[in-house]
Amino acid sequence: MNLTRRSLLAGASALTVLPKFGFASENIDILEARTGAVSLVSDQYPDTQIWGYDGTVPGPEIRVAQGARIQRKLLNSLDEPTTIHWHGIRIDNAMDGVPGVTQDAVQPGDEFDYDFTVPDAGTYWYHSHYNTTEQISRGLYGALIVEEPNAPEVDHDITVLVDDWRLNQDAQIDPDFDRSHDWSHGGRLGNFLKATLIPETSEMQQNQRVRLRFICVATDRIMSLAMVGMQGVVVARDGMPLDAPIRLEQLRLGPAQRADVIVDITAAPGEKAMIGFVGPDQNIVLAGFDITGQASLAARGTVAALPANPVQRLQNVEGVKTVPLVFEGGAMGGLRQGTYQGKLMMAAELIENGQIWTLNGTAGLPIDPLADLSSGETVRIPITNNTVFAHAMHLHGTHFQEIMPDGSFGPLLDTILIEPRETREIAFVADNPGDWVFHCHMVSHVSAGMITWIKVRA
Ligand SMILES: [Cu+2]
Repeated sequence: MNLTRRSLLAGASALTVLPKFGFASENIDILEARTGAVSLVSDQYPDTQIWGYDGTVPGPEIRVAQGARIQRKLLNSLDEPTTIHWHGIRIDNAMDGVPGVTQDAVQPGDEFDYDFTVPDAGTYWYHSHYNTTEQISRGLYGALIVEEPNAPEVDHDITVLVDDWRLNQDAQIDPDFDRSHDWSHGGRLGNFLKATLIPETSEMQQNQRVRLRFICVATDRIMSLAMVGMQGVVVARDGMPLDAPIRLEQLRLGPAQRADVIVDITAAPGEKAMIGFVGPDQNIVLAGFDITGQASLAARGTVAALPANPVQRLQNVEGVKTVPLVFEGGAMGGLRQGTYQGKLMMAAELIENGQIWTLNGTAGLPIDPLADLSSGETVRIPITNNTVFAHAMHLHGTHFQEIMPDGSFGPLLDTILIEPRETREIAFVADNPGDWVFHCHMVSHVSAGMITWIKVRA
């Protein structure tokens, strides 16, 4: 049959009578938030009951080319509402997944269509943004990898999600998610550290070149990581390539932070290469690789910088809008009062409401934004941590840079770890319109007050 305008029209109308579900399943993958059981610890322990995307933890790795469109239908099969935040993606505000700010929470049995493109290559992740202390602690997260068009040549490209679980003797998740001692201190710290490698890898060869994409998915724990039997460089932080790779020493990743490293295996056949957690009291092997042979010693040369992403970077920060941000509260923080839901409260009343930390004197999401910016405006945010705990501040929708003490600009980040009593300054060009939350990613702290927001006008 010849193709005519008439037959094309008939074809188009035939398409519209296809059942909606059949059409969706061909084109849009479903991510189902639901309960599941996984072998988390070892065969010696019972399976752990988790909440995960498609019932697994981590959820399925999403891996696409730079510039691709991602469509996922979130199906909520949990008994409580949920949403998905696509962490680190310069995304349309409506797809950012923050309940009460960019969308309504997805109720049990309901669904929500996420549909966005990924402008930047790099290592990102997705996770729940509702009742986050509990939902992230129970396993609602996964990796989101955006590949460069010309990725550096490596023998293994491995995503390493590092988590910190609080388990009981039967390997079940401790259900006490709102212990005020956790909230007022360093958060819900676990007793079982686990690295999940995608793809699962247990063998390597000497001289092989390996890309490791570390993602700290822990609820609250800062991860200090060391590599043994491998040598290399850090090539990206929070998804964004560094201008020049820096020599890999120990990595210190706050919750939600990522680092891409490219290493050459130096361990000899018969030895092991390892990824370890460096703790104050003990070191823990998170992953070990048997070295089964020797790859040919082809000269690969030094690792080059990854191609830059098309991101607006800081140019001039002299005389731009400056909005200070001050953290107060927590144990030993001396918080006497703060505003919560528009009402001034004394410390005891704040604590009664589960609010232990304040940003500029306000606990919880304030009515007015921290900054109200016009499109293209540059803003500086000097941050003062008047608490005795570290905080990992995460800005949605755009990356920022640190203004270093010498006036230079640091690497692009979406999450910055601010140490106790420390003062740091960040700045960014506000080129992504919308209402963007800015919060501590120690999720026990955000549940207990550490969240504000920034408005960027179109
Ligand atoms: Cu915090």
